[in-house]
Amino acid sequence: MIISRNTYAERAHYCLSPIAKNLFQLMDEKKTNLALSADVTSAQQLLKLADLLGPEICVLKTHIDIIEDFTPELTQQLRKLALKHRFLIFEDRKFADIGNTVKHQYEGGMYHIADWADIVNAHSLPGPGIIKGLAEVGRKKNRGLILLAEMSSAGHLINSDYMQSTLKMAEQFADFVIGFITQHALSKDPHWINLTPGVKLEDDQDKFGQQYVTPMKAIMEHGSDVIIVGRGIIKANDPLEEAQKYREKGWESYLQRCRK
Ligand code: 5BU
Repeated sequence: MIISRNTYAERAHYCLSPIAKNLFQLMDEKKTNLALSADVTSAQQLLKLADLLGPEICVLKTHIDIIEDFTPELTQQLRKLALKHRFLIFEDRKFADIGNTVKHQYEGGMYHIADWADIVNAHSLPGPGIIKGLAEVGRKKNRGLILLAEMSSAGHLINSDYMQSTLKMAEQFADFVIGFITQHALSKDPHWINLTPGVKLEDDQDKFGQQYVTPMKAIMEHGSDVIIVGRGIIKANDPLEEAQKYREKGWESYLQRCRK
């Protein structure tokens, strides 16, 4: 079990990536380790959620390709909200191809992801070329990359060798890779940020095998730094009130971890 007792502010000093430093600092100053997974399908719903919940979160995670009425105006508006409420935008794109292809997918196409997303993620499966391709676009824009080290879904094919190899790959690009999507912290190095999806106030599963852990368990037992919550908040009767509950649980768990 790898658990960091250091504060986010302390860990910011170790970051080689400016965006990782920025994220640790904003979590510390805003006192939130909650990321909202804003999995809605209309531009208006996404903007409404971002504006309403922006004050509670450190990261807004998007799946831009599920938006049915996408226009570039949407991403401009999201950037304005990110500035207004001080959160980072993470496009959960899960790149998974050779370097040359992901470079185009990141930079161009319909979405021009690199122009508005502070952070994106990628599978390590294709090998280091995927990071090189993304870094060619993202480094000059001061963007950050998260590698998928472990998934939350039941029956995934990732084992501990794969996780360790993902960590080794990340170590070669520590100025661009900021951390991991993972259920368990992978390394004692303080600069890696561990972001965990599959979080709900009660342990649970959905009908497709999504597996949930509580904020307390994710942070205190599994070494997570950022809890990513989607349906637990957006399907609630009062998403703002629910986001505040997750924020409190997440922050309290982090403070307890630092005190231990
Ligand atoms: P939920 O509604 O809190 O279950 O949403 C979780 C989000 O995190 C959703 O956008 C997924 O695509 C994303 N996710 C995940 O659930 N598990 C993973 O291992 C990874 C991403 Br990687």
